[in-house]
Amino acid sequence: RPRVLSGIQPTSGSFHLGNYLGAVRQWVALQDSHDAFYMVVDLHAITVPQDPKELRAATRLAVAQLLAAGLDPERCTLFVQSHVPEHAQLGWVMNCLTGFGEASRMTQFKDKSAKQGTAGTSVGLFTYPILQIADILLYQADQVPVGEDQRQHVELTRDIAERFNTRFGETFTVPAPYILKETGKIYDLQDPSIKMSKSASSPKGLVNLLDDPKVSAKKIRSAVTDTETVIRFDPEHKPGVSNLLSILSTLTGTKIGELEQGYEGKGYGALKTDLAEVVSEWAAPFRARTQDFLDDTETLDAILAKGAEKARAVAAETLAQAYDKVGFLPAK
Ligand code: AQP
Repeated sequence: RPRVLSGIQPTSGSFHLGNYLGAVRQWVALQDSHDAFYMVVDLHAITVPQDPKELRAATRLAVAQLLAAGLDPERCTLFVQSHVPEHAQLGWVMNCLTGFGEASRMTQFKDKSAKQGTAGTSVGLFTYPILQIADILLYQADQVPVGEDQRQHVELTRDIAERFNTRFGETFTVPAPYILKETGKIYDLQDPSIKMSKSASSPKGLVNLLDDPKVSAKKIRSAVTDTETVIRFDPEHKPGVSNLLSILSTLTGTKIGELEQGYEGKGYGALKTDLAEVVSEWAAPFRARTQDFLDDTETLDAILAKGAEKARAVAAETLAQAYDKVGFLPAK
């Protein structure tokens, strides 16, 4: 079975609709067709300052949400990044293979560092895509299910994997991004020219899955659309409406064309009301399940211990090969 690897930061608190539709939903589906490795990336979280107590709680909350979304520890390997020290170890090797210029071209870094200012930007934020290279290559992943915003990082991973293989001999699987056209980029409800994001979106533009469903419904009902009245999928001219249609289509499993037909002659209000209801209905059991998993810390931590053990078995083997290839003297 082909292998997939992906991760999510624990720092968002609640996952948002973009995280779920762009990434986590695919993770759930891929458990059955792929050998799947999924992790909560706490090493990435500390690239910006974190309160230690909150980080620990947020890490468990992220795991609980992944389980609530449908990850099954019997069908995938679910773990916390810092429990597998090989990530940081291979990360160093990757740092030494990546050009400063290459890393400087990462648009996410440019955006985030511009917001933080030079003084507030850590070197970790700069090298975070390089740690991500190690995350992926450690598991010899064939595919990386992520949102569109991560495409550039997966492309960099491919370049560095090929560079390593050329320089030191065939070692790493060169991974491909797995990004769905329909949901690879879910847009901000208030500004459909930008992605829905925990840091860039205004509160009204961001639908958090753990929010009170009434709050989310209200946000959806006040989503920005356009001055026409026709419900048509046209991302270029009608980004707001198209975003709502993408979300509704994915959550209900109805083709966009069918939705367009169904809404013929109806106004935007009908589309928004229906979407608000669908999201609320989806989110209510998700919230309840998340709370159930959170309440049972013992089981949750046991899942993570088992996940880390399974992940380490793979990661340690790859790291040993990589260390050997670069010429490190084996420790006796
Ligand atoms: N708007 C989005 N549409 C589709 N996919 C998205 N992802 C994030 N936003 C969207 C995907 O979610 C996965 C986890 O991303 P992350 O670990 O970066 O989580 P986050 O920090 O909560 O995501 P944000 O909101 O995007 O954070 P900031 O604002 O810090 O940039 C990834 O696969 C990502 O592509």
